[in-house]
Amino acid sequence: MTIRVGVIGTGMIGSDHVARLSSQVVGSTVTAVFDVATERAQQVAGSVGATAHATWDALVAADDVDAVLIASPGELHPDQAIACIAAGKPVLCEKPIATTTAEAQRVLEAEVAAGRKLVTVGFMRRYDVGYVDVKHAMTDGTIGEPLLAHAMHRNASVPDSFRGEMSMTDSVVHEFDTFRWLFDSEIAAITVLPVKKSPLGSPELRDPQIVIFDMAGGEVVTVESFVNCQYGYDVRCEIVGSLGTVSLDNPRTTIVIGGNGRGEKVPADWRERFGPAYINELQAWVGALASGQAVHAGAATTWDGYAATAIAEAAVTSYAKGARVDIDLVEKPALYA
Ligand code: NAD
Ligand code: ISE
Repeated sequence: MTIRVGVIGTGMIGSDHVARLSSQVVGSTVTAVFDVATERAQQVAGSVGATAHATWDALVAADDVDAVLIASPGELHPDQAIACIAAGKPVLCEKPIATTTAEAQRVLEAEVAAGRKLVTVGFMRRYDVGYVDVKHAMTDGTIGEPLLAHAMHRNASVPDSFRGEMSMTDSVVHEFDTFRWLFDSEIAAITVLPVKKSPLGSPELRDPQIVIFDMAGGEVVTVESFVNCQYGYDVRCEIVGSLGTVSLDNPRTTIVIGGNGRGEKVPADWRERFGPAYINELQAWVGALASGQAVHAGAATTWDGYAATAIAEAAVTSYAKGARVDIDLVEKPALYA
């Protein structure tokens, strides 16, 4: 069975996903695309023999679309995901599920009202072999009882459209999901500490920042967020346990020796670093759809997307108030038990 996917948003990651679903993932084809940038949408559609629709509603309703992938800007995700739920179509929604807690809650309520899980959120680190190894080491006893973690999330640069709060809602939102998933626990409180501002990057960008998560089980996580570090993409973490540690380096093992130096290449961006993880994520989604499962075990659900957005919003509040902020989630609906 071939899953026919419609892709909303053919920007950077949307067009990459179209290429992956068309030629790298087994069991899927892209039959429809939509983007307000119509020329780009037509070009992407033409490259894979898909239809470029005039509106995203038409794409969601199309008979030759079995499932939808949303890769538009984050603030559009709630309306688009809710339309997919209303149409009864499974959807892989790129992160974040929404940019505000209220909007994320709207998606949660729509899915709960529909009575079945249809939405998978694109937190691709859950499919990265490095993070999967970290999770194994945390659960198989190798490092004893996990106690605390340190993490780093650096981007070389971000576009001018990247506003200050997006460090939390768009970038560190990955760590919110990653550490909830790694520790299998909610985040109870969040503190954002301002750091001396880099002279580079847009004037309104507060960058870098240190974010501290108090996990519900008492573990503490510190994350450095630096979206404007200039030298490349650098995502790392170390978990400290009662018997040992497990760490995930920036995984490029090619060593270049020459010019009196010995060096290791730093990935340019998330496309390079997480390329294989995106394929694994899409393959898991498509494989599950083919077996009649809209949301597979281990995938980030609407609940996970809601929690990550609520934590991001609390982080923005913490920064503004200069104080630790408790995370107050709604009661978890039985659908996500
Ligand atoms: P982008 O700006 O390159 O692409 C967004 C596209 O959406 C653009 O082509 C834009 O024209 C289009 N768009 C604007 N309004 C639209 C509408 N009403 N309907 C449909 N499309 C519309 O951005 P991007 O980097 O590709 O990011 C897209 C989404 O993917 C964001 O939510 C981002 O956070 C997420 N993302 C996730 C990862 C990841 O690692 N999982 C990486 C990058 C981006
Ligand atoms: C981008 O949208 C992503 O999701 C990347 O994975 C992340 O590292 C980057 O900071 C975001 O802007």
